[in-house]
Amino acid sequence: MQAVNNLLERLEARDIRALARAISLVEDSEEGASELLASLSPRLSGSRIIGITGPPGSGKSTLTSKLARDFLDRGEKVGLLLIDPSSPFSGGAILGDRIRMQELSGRDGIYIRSLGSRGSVGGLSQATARVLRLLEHFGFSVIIIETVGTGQAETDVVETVDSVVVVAVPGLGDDIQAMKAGIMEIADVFVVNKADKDGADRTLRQIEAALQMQEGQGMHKVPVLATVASSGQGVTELVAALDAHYKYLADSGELQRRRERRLRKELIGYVTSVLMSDFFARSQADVDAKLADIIQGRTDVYTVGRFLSRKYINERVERDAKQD
Ligand SMILES: Nc1nc2c(ncn2[C@@H]2O[C@H](COP(=O)(O)OP(=O)(O)OP(=O)(O)O)[C@@H](O)[C@H]2O)c(=O)[nH]1
Ligand SMILES: [Mg+2]
Repeated sequence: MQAVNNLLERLEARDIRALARAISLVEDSEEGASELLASLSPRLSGSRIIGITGPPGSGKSTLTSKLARDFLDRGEKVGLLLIDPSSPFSGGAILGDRIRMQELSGRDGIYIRSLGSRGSVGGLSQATARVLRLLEHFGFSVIIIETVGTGQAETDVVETVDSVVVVAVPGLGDDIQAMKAGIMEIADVFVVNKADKDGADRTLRQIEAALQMQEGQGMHKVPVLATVASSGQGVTELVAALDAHYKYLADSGELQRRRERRLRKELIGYVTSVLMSDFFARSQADVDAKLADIIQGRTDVYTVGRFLSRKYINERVERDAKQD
C-alpha cells in the first residue's frame, strides 16, 4: 500500500518516471496493479484516443510521428502507445521506432511507450486498457495507439479507441477484397500512404469503391486520403479529417457509445481474468484427475464442467464468507 501511495503521489505530481513505473506495474499484473488502478480518480478525462492500424511496413510509425508533431504544435499533450504482439519486449520504444520518431525527441509533452505480448493473463487488449487508463489519468489530451496488421488482437485493441485510421499502401490489387472482409468496417479514416509510389491513385479509387458499398444512411462517410508520411505530405489533411470525425462522434452521441463499449469490455475483461486465474490456480489437480476419466470414457467434458464450476463457485463463496 505504501508503495502504491508513493506512486500515486508522484503520478499526481506528473512525474514521468512514475508513469513509466506505473505502466510496468499494471502491464505485468503484479501485486498492487489493480490497487493502483482502483486508486486513480474515477473521473474520466477527456483524452482523445486514435488508433493507427495497417500492414507491416506501411508507414504507421512514420505517420504516427508526424501526427504527434502536428498535435504537439497545437499545444496538445501526446501519448504514443506502440503495440507489437509479435514482440516479447515492452518498455521504451523499439529501436527502429525510436529512429523513425527522432523528430519527436527532446520535445515536451510527449511520451512514447511500446507494449509487447509479455505476461498478463488478459492478454494484450487488457494490458492496453490498463495502460490507456494511466495515460488518460496522467493528462495526455491525445493518445495514439499504433498496432500492426489485422489479427484478433488488433481488432480487440481497436475496439477501445475513438477514431480508427487504417493505413494501406499502393499496389494492394486483389488484397482489397480480403481487406474488405475485416478491416473495411473498422476504418473511420482511410489513408493510402506511400503515395509517392506507383499505383496510389488506383488503390485510392479501389478503396473508395469498396467503401461505397458499405455506406449506410446517416453514417460517417469514411474519407480516403493520400499521404507521404516520410515527407509529411497530406498529414495536415489527415489531422483535419480526424478532427472532423471527432466532431461527428461528439455531435452524434457515438463518442459516448464507443466509450461505454470500452468500459464494458474493460470491466468484463478484468473480472474474467481474476476469476480465471483464481480457477486455474486451484483446479489443476481436479482437472488432471477428471481428464483421465474423460479420456477413458467414464465421463464427459460437460458433466465434469458442470461439476467443477459448481464446486469452484461454492468454494469461492465459502472463502469469501470467511474473509468478511
Ligand atoms: N516511399 C515512402 N516510404 C515511406 C513512406 N512512409 C514511410 N516510409 C518508409 O517505409 C518504411 C516503414 O515505415 P514505418 O513507419 O516503420 O512503417 P510501420 O507501418 O510502422 O512498420 P511496422 O511497425 O514494422 O509494421 C520506412 O523505411 C519508412 O521510411 C512514404 O510515404 N513513402
Ligand atoms: Mg511501426
